[in-house]
Amino acid sequence: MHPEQGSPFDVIIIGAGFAGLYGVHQAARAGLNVLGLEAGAGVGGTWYWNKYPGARCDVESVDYSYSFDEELQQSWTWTERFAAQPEILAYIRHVAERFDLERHYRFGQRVTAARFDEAAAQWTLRTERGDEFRSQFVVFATGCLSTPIKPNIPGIETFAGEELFTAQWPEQGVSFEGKRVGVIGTGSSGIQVSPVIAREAEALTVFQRSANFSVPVPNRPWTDDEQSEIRATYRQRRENSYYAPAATPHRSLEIKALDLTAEQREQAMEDRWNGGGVLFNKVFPDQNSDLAANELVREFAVAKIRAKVDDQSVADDLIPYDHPIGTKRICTDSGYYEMFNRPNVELVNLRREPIAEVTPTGIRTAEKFIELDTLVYATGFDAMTGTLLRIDLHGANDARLGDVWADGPVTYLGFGIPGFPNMFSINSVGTPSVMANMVLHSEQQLDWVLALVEHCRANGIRTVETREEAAVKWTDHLLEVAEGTLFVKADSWYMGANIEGKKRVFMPYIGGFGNYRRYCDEERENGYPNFELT
Ligand code: N01
Repeated sequence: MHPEQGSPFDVIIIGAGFAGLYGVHQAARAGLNVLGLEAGAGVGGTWYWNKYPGARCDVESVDYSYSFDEELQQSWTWTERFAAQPEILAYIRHVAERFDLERHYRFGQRVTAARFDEAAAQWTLRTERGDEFRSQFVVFATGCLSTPIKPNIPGIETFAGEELFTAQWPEQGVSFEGKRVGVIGTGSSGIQVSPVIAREAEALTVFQRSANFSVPVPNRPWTDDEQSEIRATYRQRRENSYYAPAATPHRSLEIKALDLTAEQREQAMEDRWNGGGVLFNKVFPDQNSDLAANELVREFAVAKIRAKVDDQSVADDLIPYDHPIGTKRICTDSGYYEMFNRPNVELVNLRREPIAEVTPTGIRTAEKFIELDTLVYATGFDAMTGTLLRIDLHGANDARLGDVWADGPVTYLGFGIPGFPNMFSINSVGTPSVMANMVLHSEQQLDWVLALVEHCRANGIRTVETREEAAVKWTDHLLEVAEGTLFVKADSWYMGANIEGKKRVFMPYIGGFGNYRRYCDEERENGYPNFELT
């Protein structure tokens, strides 16, 4: 029996990624009796699991970092404009150590069940190990892309070679030397890992079902002058981000694409393309809502792909035709398209040549057999809802989240789910999260939730639950905003389209981080009118 099993905590925060760690820090600082539970063996969340070579963030390092502590942000030095996974994980570990956060955590504790006891106004959480923990409040900071999926391909379980998941990469790393490697999946993960494998392996076959757009990451070390400038203006940089559309200082141009001359448009796109990362998805204010504007951006990107790939029949296969550009997350790469000019790399277009079966020694497509020593799955996640729904989660009146969300997820501002008192979900459906800088987003989320927890405690409130009508209204609003964009035209994970049987609805709030934050501010300033406090 765990020593703490007997005594209920004020709050349990699940997850030791950017969000969970910050929450635990702030809860402890506020004097709450807080426990952190984490499935992994250490801190890091997304950056703990996704250790595949080539993993790199598409938001600039100086923005993709905590802002809550001036001394922390002044003392940490990011070496590169776009940080790679090892540096981000080192940063998270540094933060955990600096603020002594690990002492609040139990690692290797995957929560498998959670149940609310109305009489006691308490949650009981059960973990895979069979331990139980109780608390008044529970916060799920379990990540948006934390449940990887293995594709359902005939014979897949028979493969006798090495199997790897980008989202569960081995701690000790992997050598591809002399290996024949297959990568399934050409989203952000597949596009980042493949060029690294290509440089090492004897042969690489990329199995592509859907082509994606990718922008090269113009990565380089920060210069000393830039470092000094960033340090001197850090506060302002953050101020410019706190109410910005994507929680970074960058915004799209104010002039619509079609109101510019062809030369002005070309220059604007060239600048953003060279700026790298997610910037290319925000060149013009109308590129994600007006198909004509989107088409101009698309044509620009297509020309870039064609210029990089020697064999134009391969380029034809690499160009996406099935979605407006940006309506699936634009990927960030280091030499992805150029990789197909190498003699040891082959692209298999699964739309033309589907996989018939996986065998112990390779993959048989409709046209040929490819022998493989190693198979890498970069096949995505059950995004945004997958992790919560895999927990046996019961709220008031024994309502099960899986049943409550059978027709699609409903939340109020992402935080609250009607029927689930004293429970908060972070970076959830109904928040900008995956469309924004996740670190500042996480700070906003936890600040808001912990302010509400403190409000309850200061006022003797035992339970807090979002009102059903508020959640329905917010969910309708987020769908209405999404309907006004091109995002609903893509078979993306934002829409739940990558999971068989998953309700097809747009899950993030696409009205911008600043607007979302104002809604949250208003709710707090008005004394939480859309929550029942008892
Ligand atoms: O996952 P994905 P991801 N047979 O879902 C294919 C963030 N991220 O891990 O599109 C064959 O995008 C699937 O094909 P299709 C970022 O937000 C950020 O790459 O379903 N193929 C697709 O090509 C990103 O969007 C960074 O037809 C199959 C791929 O697998 C999100 O994480 C880096 C298949 C999955 O792509 C997810 O990215 C990494 C099958 N049966 C991740 N099943 C950066 O910051 C699936 N696929 C840069």
